[in-house]
Amino acid sequence: MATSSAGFGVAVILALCCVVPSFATDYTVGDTSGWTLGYDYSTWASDKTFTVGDDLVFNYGNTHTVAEVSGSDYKACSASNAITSDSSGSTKIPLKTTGSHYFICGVSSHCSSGMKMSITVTSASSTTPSSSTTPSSGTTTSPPSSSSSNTSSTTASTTVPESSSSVTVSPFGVVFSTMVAIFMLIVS
Ligand SMILES: [Cu+2]
Repeated sequence: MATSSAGFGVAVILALCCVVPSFATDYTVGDTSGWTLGYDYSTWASDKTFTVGDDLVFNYGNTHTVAEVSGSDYKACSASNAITSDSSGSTKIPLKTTGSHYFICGVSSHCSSGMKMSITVTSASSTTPSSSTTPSSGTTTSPPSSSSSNTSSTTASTTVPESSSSVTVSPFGVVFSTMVAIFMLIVS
């Protein structure tokens, strides 16, 4: 009984993990090269789709900075009016708005040497992270047998994305789970 209930819990957790979409992606700028001189960031960004909620992660040494600037400042390589600026060596910038975002290095001539990147952020497509962790109330009750646990977990995963605030539990399921709980009490 203990093993089956533990297995049921794992199944529920796995089902919930599959249901929750991965709507936030961390993009490490330049991948393993990081934020540095001699890297083509337009090529790096060209095959990626950035959506609101994603993060840009800049990793760089202490000879660089990260500054988000306007489009005109991007063209002029000017960081004097930067929207945000950081020189901590590891900068995580959440992409909160759609449209073009411009990043340059504010150190001397690094921007004009190619240490600049412009990206276009699109709106997140149909990923409404409505708190879909409600079916935990139904799963904390005593689990039925392993055969019916599979069906219950699959039905829970299919109902969650439809913004269903309450998981419908059939009267039979309540009676059955109650009987199982009583049975487990008697056994233990
Ligand atoms: Cu630099």
